Amino acid sequence: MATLDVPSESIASDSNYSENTSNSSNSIHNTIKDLSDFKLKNILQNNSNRKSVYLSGTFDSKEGDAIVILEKTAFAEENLNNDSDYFTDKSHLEKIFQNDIYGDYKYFTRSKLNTIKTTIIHPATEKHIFKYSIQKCHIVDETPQIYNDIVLPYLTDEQFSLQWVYNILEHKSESERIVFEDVDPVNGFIMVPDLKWSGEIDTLYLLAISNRRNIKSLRDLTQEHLPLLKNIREKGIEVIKNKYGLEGTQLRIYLHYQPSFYHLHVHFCYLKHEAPGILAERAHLLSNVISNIELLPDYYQKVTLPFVVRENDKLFLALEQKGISKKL
Ligand code: M7G
Repeated sequence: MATLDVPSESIASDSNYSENTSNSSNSIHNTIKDLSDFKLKNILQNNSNRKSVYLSGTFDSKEGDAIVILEKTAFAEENLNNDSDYFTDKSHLEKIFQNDIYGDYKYFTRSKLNTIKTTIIHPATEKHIFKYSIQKCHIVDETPQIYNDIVLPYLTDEQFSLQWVYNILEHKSESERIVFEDVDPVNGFIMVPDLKWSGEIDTLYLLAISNRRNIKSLRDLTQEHLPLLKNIREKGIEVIKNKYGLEGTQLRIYLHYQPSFYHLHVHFCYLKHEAPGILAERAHLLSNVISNIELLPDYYQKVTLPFVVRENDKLFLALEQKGISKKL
């Protein structure tokens, strides 16, 4: 087993999204207006590259743990024009020092230009907390046998809730955010902005979610799914071109292995955006996937697929118990 330390946010993990908690009276999302009730317990991760922090804590008068993710957003080019508040006296500069022709300043701009993308998960399980904590990770070369004997049983037992996915497919949540829908039950899908996207074109990130509910991941894909995969690729590209003006050649279109959520979905990102989860050990380009299946219909049932597992994941323990780490 090869090991590496990475923020576990970028690797396969569970998320145990509780069934429809967003509709229950305990849900923070029904009432929250600010973070004054948030009581910080731990800084799980402070990612200076992504300018984001992952915090765990609780909310006064609400049961259960919470995770709050704060992320400074990218500049939106549409805000960079001579009429914008960047270039008026509504914002002010504080000089730090000047040396010859060089000056260093802090710039305090109007608060609307300083949006912090905020994701709140509540109630969060222990597994959510693991997901966003820095921890030791390992790469496992998953043979079909390891998948069938160890990973698949683990997934069946430990798979986290797909309620948020079904809410999208059934138009119960995010319906106003749907960018495109092909209602065909076999080859259709819904495209929505990904939770991680704060809306600037430079960081474009959309998700195509298959209407079919019986495809867990890359491992399940066969030639039977080629029409679905091609449909997602063709229509997804067309929609993004029409709505956001980006060509298909400017997009990174990929699946994760392992994914966090075992319902077939495809990530569409702007090529120049280094989104989390685009590294070699996790991202599989859709074109490659299609081509592999065209070459060999049961390619993904036969191939060894490396994936990253966190040391505190039950799956890692199961692999250790079967001696997988010693064999690798
Ligand atoms: P994944 O490959 O299963 O795992 O992708 P990852 O989360 O580790 O990348 C699932 C994708 O769904 C991710 O890009 C998430 O940001 C996104 N996502 C997760 N949730 C809970 C939601 C949600 O509620 N709404 C939307 N629109 N996207 C979500």
